[in-house]
Amino acid sequence: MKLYGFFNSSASYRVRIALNLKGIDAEHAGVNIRSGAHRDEAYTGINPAALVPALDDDGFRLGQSLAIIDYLDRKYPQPQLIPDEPQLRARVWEFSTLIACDLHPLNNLRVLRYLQQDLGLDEAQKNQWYAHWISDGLSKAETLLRQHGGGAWCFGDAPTLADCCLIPQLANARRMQCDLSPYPTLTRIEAHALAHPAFRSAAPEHQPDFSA
Ligand SMILES: N[C@@H](CCC(=O)N[C@@H](CS)C(=O)NCC(=O)O)C(=O)O
Repeated sequence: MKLYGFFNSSASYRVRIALNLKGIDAEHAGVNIRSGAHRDEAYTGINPAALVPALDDDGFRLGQSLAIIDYLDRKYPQPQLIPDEPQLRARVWEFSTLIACDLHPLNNLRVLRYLQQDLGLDEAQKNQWYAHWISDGLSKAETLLRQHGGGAWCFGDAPTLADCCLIPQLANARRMQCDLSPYPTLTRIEAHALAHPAFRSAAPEHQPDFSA
């Protein structure tokens, strides 16, 4: 199995966590999104969306981090990351898609570059955009977990897809020096997760293509 990704891509980071939790030793294939390698034909032939990550499981190629984690969860059911119980499952999806569909796309590299290169925003304005959407998304995530979460992880006493989405998003926010003090529930879960080897070794700084 091979995972195409980039060290500080949070969508790749989600899948690395899931692979680690399941004890799957996937080969790492670095795709440098800063230099535009994800738009090269060599990669768009693998993932037509021209985004990382993509999984290659013995010739079965799949993009979209949440689809990849769902696939892994079906194929390697232990530990289970997407619960069966209908209401818990729905909560996990609600939280995960808040991060992955509502928050993350607004702050993606191509969006930030478009703001600067095409619309002429300066660095401070771009950072303001970033911080605005982080604060909007994380405050909703914090409220959701205060209302419906509980336990050491987002939902209970074992990690789920929700934790795979949360931790990379917080890493992005920290990298962009966003204030995380308004989100004590999220940062408590983050501290717990980062003590877990599967989460720690999935972090950007531990990837073979890491560069400062
Ligand atoms: N919905 C996709 C999002 C993937 C995505 O946005 N990946 C980012 C890195 S985290 C990317 O490839 N960005 C390149 C760009 O914006 O040009 C998923 O979950 O896999």
